[in-house]
Amino acid sequence: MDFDLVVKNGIIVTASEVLQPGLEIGIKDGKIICIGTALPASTSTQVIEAEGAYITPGGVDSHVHLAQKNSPTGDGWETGSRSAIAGGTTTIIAFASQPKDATSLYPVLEDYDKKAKDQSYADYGYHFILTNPTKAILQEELPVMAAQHGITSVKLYMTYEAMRVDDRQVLDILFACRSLGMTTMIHAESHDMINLIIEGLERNKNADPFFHAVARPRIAEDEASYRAISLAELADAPMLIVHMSSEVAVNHVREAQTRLLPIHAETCPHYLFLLSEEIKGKSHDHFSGAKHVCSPPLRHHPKDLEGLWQSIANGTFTTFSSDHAPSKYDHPGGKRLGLVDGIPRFTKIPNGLPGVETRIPLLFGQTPACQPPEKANLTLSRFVQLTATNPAKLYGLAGRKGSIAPGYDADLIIWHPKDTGAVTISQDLMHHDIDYTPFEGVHVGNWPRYTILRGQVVWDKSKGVVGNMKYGQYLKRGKGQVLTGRIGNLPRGMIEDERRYWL
Ligand code: DUC
Ligand code: ZN
Ligand code: ZN
Repeated sequence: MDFDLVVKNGIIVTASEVLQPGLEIGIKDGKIICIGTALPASTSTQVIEAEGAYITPGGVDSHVHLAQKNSPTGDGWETGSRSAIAGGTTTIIAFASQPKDATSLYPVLEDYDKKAKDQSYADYGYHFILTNPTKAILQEELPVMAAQHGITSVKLYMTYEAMRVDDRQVLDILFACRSLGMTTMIHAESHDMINLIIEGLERNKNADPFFHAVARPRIAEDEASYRAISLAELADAPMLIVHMSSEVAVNHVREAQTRLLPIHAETCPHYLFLLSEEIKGKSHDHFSGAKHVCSPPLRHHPKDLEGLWQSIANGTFTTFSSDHAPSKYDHPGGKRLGLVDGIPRFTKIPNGLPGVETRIPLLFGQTPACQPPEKANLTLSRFVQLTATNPAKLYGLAGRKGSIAPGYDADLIIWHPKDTGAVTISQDLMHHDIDYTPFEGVHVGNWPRYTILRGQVVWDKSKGVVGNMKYGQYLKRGKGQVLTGRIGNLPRGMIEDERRYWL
């Protein structure tokens, strides 16, 4: 076999193994053909010598906002996907967001497709954000979207007037998705708790960016997460709660998982590395805290971080995504919307942070590849599960993305050999179209030396981005796998077959 590319001598890491050093990966036509030793290389074979380097699967970032209308100063596909590959992410699943007044998903898909086509450095797919789940959408359109377009997941919001669905609508969606084998993602925060607190903050003229965190306390996430789990339990449907930031809410998930409910959890870099202190801003400019305004907000105490790190290690979290949802800071249509006539109004600050580029290096930096074993927060295999294998399986890309094995797309990250790739994150190094990074000054023990997408080097740290924006392919996804628990549970307290009286 004449390979196009052979990667030699690295240490391959999968979701279950750290393989012995010295193995070779043979790649042809964008696919991994074999893993072996002494693979033949002809004159046309490119060889990458990776001695002493870890090799992990290209990252799958399953929570990215690009080219969304409600974020006009955020990243589009060109800049967002460029930023992704520079940080080791080769697959992005972004959102196609239904406007509240839209009664069909077809124009929504067409609109988002136009923005992404030939503009992505990374392979990509979409989840629909459903804001107006009409009968026609649930019964007629979703089946077509799944079967013909490979869109097999939806996201719902329990808060935000312009986006939220009520509990009855959540149930209708869960039942529809269950019957189609689709995955439901949910933003769980209590709308009414938040609104009540905002009213009080406004009455008391507390309007600095920091009050965004006060307006959305942990208990709002805890209550809504428990409610979301209960709705999923009634519907006997799989669910993933996105961007979890509260230990108590995550404990609700863990308790559900121990009862074998198919409840998955996602967290994001900002909830593991940053605290609400950041939203206080600089002493000379409190408004600069707007750079760190996101929802759920950054939490107050180091103990909050500890609980989340435990759930990274103990398996409760299924995925670790960026929630890249940025707005420019120094822009009248970006974060500065929260300065009204020069006076801060936290409710007007667009929510969200950039992070698609820094997600993978931040987490890799917490593995034994970069930390003494007693300080490492997770194993290398757990890193691979969270950043690549699990999101690929959960969102219907199993067998193609998220692992290093024969038959898979040759999507790889080759890390610098030990101790040679350390980086201090700074805005100057970023490839997004945003004017700051919330992780400025954070030290990471390594950075991708190469990112490889379907056998092509697309990021070479010594040269920069070497891929091109027409290379990314649209991914028609299959049905997602249930990665924790199972379908077919009886809600606590119900008698056998009780649902059949009303289903
Ligand atoms: N939800 C997200 O998923 N991203 C940014 C802000 C939000 O509320
Ligand atoms: Zn959200
Ligand atoms: Zn998001």
